[in-house]
Amino acid sequence: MPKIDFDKLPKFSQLPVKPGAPADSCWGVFGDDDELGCLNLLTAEGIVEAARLVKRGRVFRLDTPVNYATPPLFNRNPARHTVVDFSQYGLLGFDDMLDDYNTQEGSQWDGLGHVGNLKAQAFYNGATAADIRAGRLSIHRWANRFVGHGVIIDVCKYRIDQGRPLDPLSSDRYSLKDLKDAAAAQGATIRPGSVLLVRTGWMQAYLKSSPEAKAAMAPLDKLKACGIEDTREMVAWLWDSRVAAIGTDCPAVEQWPWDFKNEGALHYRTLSLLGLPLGEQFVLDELAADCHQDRQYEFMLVSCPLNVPNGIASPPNAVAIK
Ligand code: UVW
Repeated sequence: MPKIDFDKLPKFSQLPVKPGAPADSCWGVFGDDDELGCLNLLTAEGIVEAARLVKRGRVFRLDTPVNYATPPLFNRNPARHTVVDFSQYGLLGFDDMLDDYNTQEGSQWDGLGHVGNLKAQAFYNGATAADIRAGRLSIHRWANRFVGHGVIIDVCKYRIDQGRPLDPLSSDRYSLKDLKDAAAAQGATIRPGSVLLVRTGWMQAYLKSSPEAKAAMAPLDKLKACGIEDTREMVAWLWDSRVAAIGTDCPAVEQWPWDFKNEGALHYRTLSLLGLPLGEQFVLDELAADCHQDRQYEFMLVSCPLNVPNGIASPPNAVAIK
């Protein structure tokens, strides 16, 4: 892992650094051929520091079980799970198969090839759709890189405590001020190279919904879900805070629906302009509850995305360790 001098990285206001790159893009900051984006901010030193946060040996799984959403959101396919019996070969044993597995059916990291910037008609660092098909920005490049300092902001609880609850099953948005105020109230520190987790309350509200309500909200054109605001100020704060990735318990990080024609949508600003991974449908309730109990909002985060060459996205296969 190359060393990163966080102080020498350009501020958001100094972007772009590469002639011809889109406004507010970091293209070229980590090299013209870079495929990791903000994951470059996860350093060997950061991993060693994060390991020092492990005090109690508590492990929190951050992924949903496969096929937790019935049906999956956004018209995605459920996986077909088949157990293969080996008794026909005289062996007492089994394999299993997951067919039609959409890597985004549940908790997921959106890889940098998931969504390209509409205006630039390009993905992170200028990759074209043909480049993505040929394997550029593949998720497997993250397979051994997604380890470091994690920090959680429970903005859902903060708003409830303030007497201003937000309905997670609506397209309402948490503001940047909400996030900053919630972090300050918790005493949570975002360090350079942090993986930031934000609990919006969507997952809890979804899990409490009836099977009929889940079926009704699943289609892409029916879902309404909360998220964080999709402004320039939000991404400036994430970049200037040197956040390596942001994961949330809601379906799109930003509110759903977001307008695909809106150049200012967070998917465009983050994935394609800043190379900042987006995590969606994460399981954060138990972790957040534990953090409120011991008042420790920082932890070691270990995520092992699927080692799939030419992959677009992945379940995080993530744990937070305290
Ligand atoms: C889309 O935005 C279509 O998908 P996701 O929210 O899973 O990134």
